[in-house]
Amino acid sequence: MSYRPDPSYFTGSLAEVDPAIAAALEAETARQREGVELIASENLVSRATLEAIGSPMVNKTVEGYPGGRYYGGAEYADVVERLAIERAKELFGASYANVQPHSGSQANLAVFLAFLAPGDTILSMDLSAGGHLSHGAGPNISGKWMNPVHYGVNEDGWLDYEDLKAKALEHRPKMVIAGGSAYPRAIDFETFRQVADEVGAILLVDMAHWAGLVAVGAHPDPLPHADVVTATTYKNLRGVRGGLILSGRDDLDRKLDAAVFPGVQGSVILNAVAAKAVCLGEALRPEFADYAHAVLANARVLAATLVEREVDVLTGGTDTPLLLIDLRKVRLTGAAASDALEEAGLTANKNGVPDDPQPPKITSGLRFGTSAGTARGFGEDEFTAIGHGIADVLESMTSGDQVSVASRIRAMVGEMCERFPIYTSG
Ligand code: DSN
Repeated sequence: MSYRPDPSYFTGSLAEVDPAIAAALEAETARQREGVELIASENLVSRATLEAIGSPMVNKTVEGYPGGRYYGGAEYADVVERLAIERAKELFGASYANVQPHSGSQANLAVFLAFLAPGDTILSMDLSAGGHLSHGAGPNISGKWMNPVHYGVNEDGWLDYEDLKAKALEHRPKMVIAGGSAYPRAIDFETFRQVADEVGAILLVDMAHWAGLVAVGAHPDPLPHADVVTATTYKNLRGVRGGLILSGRDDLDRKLDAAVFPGVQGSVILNAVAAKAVCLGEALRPEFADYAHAVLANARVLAATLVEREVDVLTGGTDTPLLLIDLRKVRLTGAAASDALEEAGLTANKNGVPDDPQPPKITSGLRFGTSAGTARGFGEDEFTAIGHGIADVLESMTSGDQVSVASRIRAMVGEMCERFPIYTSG
């Protein structure tokens, strides 16, 4: 039986071939154009990055690393992956980089495989204090297969270094993890190093939420202190979904490479690696330093505006692109507040706060981030207006004029987004 592809297979547009999916994608682009994105783990990639991830590189299968693949035809795959590795090393001053992890969680899993055995003790920030699922939370493989012990935050929301030290001495973990997903303050990596050394532990820093700031010196650099650093490329590095593993040590290359492949992953998602290379290249340009410094300045303005409006901002501010608010005093839940903000064109995520009485799908907090808004050009004026918009919506939830407030803020959001357009076709 012979087969000839329909000519449209290589030429037909998505709208012609699959109108239902095309319509959903177009609607999502419009949603992003017309709303203010405050989810701390989101950003807006460049047109060049979109081109890279949508290229026929998606067709190529390789396993292994540049120069040592298990499949033929890898010449250009090697060019792309080598560039991504070199750019990551240059951007962070690292001696080792692995650009293959499909996500931050996969990057962390590979680091566990490299250094730990099932049942080993890991010491990390409690999920409810701002830690991450992949750092030993109960439902995650890291919580099921390791013996997780957690440090927390004090009553003002700041990382409790005394708790860290006490837990390390009591449990003598094989690995200590710094970093998380909702902790807004800079972490003292030197103290973490001392604690890890005191008990002979590996120090892993997960810098997913502030990697872009580290790249430009707007945040303390974990590389000189950590054995291994993991990151994601889609937050303030302003790139596609995916993970990175970095190290300043020159004796871990083989161990870490083997832990990613064949340890926890098979073939490489090469179009994602190409897109990571593009975002890392963009991050090496001077324009990116301006962007990353603005992300931090905007986060501080947003936090200060909310504090001025008497919103309970954990720790009273931020040293990172994210901030967390506690809604317990105003008797609101994160779920209800996030829905109300969405009605007003402001997208954020509900988030647990320390000692949260609510379950994870409800929560008592909201997390905000400034990476995506800054990418479209919002500055301190816009984030001040956004802060007042958030405060107005929250107040309206207890004072009864929620519909008219949502409609006023939605109009303000629409006007702001029109002034800072994204993905225009021209
Ligand atoms: N770790 C999740 C977050 O912080 O939103 C996804 O990146």
